[in-house]
Amino acid sequence: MLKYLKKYWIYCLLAPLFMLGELTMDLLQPDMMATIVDEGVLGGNLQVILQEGLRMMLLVLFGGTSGVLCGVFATFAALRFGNDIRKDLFARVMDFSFEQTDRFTTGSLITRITNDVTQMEQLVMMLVRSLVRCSVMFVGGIIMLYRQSPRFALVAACGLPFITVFVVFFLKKVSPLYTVIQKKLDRLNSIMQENIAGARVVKAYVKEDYELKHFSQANDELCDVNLRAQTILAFMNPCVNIVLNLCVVGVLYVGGYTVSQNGGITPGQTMAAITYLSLILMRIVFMANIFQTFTRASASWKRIKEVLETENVQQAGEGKQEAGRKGEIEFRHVSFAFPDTPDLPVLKDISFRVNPGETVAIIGSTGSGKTSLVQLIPRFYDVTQGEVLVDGVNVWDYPMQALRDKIGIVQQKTELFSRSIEENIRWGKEEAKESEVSRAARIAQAEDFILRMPEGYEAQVAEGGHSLSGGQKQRISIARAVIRDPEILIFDDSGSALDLKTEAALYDALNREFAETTKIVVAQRIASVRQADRILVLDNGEIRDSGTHEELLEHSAVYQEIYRSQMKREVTA
Ligand code: DCP
Ligand code: MG
Repeated sequence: MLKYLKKYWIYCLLAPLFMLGELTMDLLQPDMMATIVDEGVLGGNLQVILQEGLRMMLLVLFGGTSGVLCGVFATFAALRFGNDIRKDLFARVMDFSFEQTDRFTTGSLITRITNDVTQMEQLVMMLVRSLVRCSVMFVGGIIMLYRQSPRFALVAACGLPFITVFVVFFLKKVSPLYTVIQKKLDRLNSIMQENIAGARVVKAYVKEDYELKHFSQANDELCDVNLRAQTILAFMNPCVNIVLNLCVVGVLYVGGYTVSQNGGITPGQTMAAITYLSLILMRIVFMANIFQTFTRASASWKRIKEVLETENVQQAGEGKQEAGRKGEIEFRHVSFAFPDTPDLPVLKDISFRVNPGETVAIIGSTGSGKTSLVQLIPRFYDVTQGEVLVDGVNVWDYPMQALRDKIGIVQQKTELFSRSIEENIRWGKEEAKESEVSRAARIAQAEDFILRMPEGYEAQVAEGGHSLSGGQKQRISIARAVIRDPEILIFDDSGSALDLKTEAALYDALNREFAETTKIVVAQRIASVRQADRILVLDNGEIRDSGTHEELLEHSAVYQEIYRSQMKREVTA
């Protein structure tokens, strides 16, 4: 945490310095008031009232200005500090591997970047403002009280232990609740995030009430814990007030008694003593507040640190001399299980080789492991056993960027950004010329529909791509991949939302324009794979058969089965 604060040390220093100015005002004012009362009002000296009054005005002006400056510097330090942490957190999250994002969950990561950082900002604000203010006020108050009369200080000394005991007692009860509150907030945010992002599904299933109940339950739980904490704290103030009032009575008694005995204490001093006394004793309550902020912030810091200290588990290589030809892919006895389910192998002993320029299709039923298989090539996940080689080099030996630059992948779940269509396509290659953008769109069979839109390439894509049809989204993400002109193109079920004619046109264009490029096409429809040079039939994580469409029709039982079921569907349809 200090690392982040160090940059703003000057503000962290200036804020408390100016705070001292404000404090001087708070501490001297009651003393001046005492002089006005004793010498001016009771002594009937107008001169003193005017003089002291003027001094007090100047002091207030000075104190006020200092207060404003202190606030400005403290806010600056806190907000800049938070800003830096948020930036680092975001960068770290962007660097996470798929597995790490899965493990933290999106909801929790968002809470950490927003709510937890806010808690830290409050801590900094408090450290440079309230902590200094509180301690100086406490010590200064005692000195000033002692200056009025040591007897008053004695009264304060009697009250102090009681207040401290009360405050510590209540804090002990409240502190553990803060950890609970944070967890409940996490859950509430997760539910919210899921429901707002998935609002369309919720509506489609008319599950608004159901989800509202779900949300309300989490919301109520959060509210309950918060209420419990606040109720406990509500008891604290009256208890503190009782002690405080008893002390005031004590001061009045000591003051009154001494005044009547002409013992050197004046009414003005007694008045000032009461102000100082509440000043001191209330500091204990403020300290309690500081302590609460501290507890909350330390829970937040732990969560922030967890993210900041999570290194990407995937160690990238230094880069080796490439041994194979460009666009060559080889799987050698690859087995794979997702990190959270290590006992459930998704791919088992997969071996195959794709030659440069070859088009290899992967077909298989849903859940057979097609997506998992292609995700191993750009190292979205790492193999559990065996090796994946690109251009004759193990993917582990490439620097991450070098590896991913070779590959254009269109993922099964299309993700577009809420920017213009052009920007979305150019995303694949920032420096692409306009002609390259339109070429990519043409190959992806997207140009027609883009030009039909009133704003063409400038049309804005809504969040989550909701302003486009499924097939349109797919085609824009295909354009985004092909614009990179990579060595290897991977399409994960990318034609699934296209009609057969458009899909055929897409493959024709790809074969024409990217004849040299290695292509891996994942699909569920026979029609999508029959043109491929070779088809791999994946079944339950294993390669059952491989060959051309004709060969497979002849000897692959699984392929024949898929073929028959799809033919039957087409005939009955
Ligand atoms: N799986 C998992 N954890 C993930 C993703 C998948 O445990 N993060 C499991 C679910 C499946 C298996 O892995 O049982 C294979 O999933 P794939 O996504 O690789 O399956 P396919 O791509 O073949 O299926 P589909 O045709 O539906 O896309
Ligand atoms: Mg899939």
